[in-house]
Amino acid sequence: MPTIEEFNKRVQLETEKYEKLITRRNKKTEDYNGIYDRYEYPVLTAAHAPLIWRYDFNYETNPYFMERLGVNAALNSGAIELNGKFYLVVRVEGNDRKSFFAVAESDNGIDNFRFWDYPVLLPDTNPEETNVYDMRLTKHEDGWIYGVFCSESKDTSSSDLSAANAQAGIVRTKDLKTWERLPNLKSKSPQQRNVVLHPEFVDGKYAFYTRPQDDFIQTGSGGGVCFGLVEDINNPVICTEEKVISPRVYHTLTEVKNGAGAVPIKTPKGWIHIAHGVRNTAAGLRYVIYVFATDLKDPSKLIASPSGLFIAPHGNERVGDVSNVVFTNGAIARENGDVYIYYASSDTRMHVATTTIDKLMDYTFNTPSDALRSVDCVKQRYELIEKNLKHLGK
Ligand code: M1P
Repeated sequence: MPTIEEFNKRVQLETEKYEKLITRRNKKTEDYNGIYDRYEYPVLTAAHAPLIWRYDFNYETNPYFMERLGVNAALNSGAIELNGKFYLVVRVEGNDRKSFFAVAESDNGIDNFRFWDYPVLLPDTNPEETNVYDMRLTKHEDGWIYGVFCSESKDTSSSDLSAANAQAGIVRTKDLKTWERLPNLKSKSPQQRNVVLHPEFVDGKYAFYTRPQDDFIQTGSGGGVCFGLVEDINNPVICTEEKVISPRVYHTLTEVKNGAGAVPIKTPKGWIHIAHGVRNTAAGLRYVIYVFATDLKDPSKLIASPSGLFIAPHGNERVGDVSNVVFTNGAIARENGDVYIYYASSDTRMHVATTTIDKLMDYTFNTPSDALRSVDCVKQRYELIEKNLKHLGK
């Protein structure tokens, strides 16, 4: 058995390693696309989870300084700026597969994210709820910060042990510390995931982006990202038809499914949505991030749909617990026009990509739409090449 001196040495070593990790400076990679910058290091990983969440620091009860409650991943995070600071409400997944939420804060949004001492203990209002994940944080014009997340429970109507039911849970807070739980969102769809609350009232009502699905995994008849209104947030029932605003389309990146991601960003030209699209491959599902825009006055109206993917997993991002996935549910658009897009790779760790409102608008409104057929896509490319050759005098 280790001596107390050896134990103390190990505690000191692990504490130093931890501090070194979370204070490491991040830097832009040399990747270039003119649209956004990527960063060398993830902003959060499982190793960023505080040691006091994982280890028992008492020699008497843990002489080997063993990890008692391990953390497996830090992923899909809601994001918000409050008083000039960057906050992520992170989906932390324990070694026990259960996810929970925890707040991490940083002064600059690209590194030095530090978790608060305690994770979020949600009001336990739904006894059947087994797992919670993927919170979207909306600073609503009613004065509250809402968190909309997936509330998952066992589907007891099925004999399949893995059958599950996904619903949209809703909480609200003023300070990310005290959380009030509201009833889960009700809609006509048997299952809902990737639900996002719009930050402004629409026709005096709360507006939600939904993703109706027939099954826990398969969207089935669900046609894509939808839009619906709720009259009373304390009794959140979608009272309008859920209108598809960003559809699933054959042989595009949304063919299998898609889902709203970050809370839409208000720009002078429209609401910019950063969402995810899923296609199937021989290697399994591939999740990428894409962009679309809706009308400022009528956010249920699609006004721009730049072609193709916006962020795909690169390099190490491609490998993790669920490989070949990038997923976003949080972005921060600052008053000065800077935009921080937080995305997880392969359901394992969190990254940031930075851009500006100007660049996002340029990308969204000047990228051609998907021409949907190879021959037409080649024609699109011909147009660009001809324009360039003419411009270059060749
Ligand atoms: O594993 C990839 C993602 O799968 C789900 O997204 P969707 O509902 O669109 O399939 C979510 O569970 C998400 O958490 C996860 O990252």
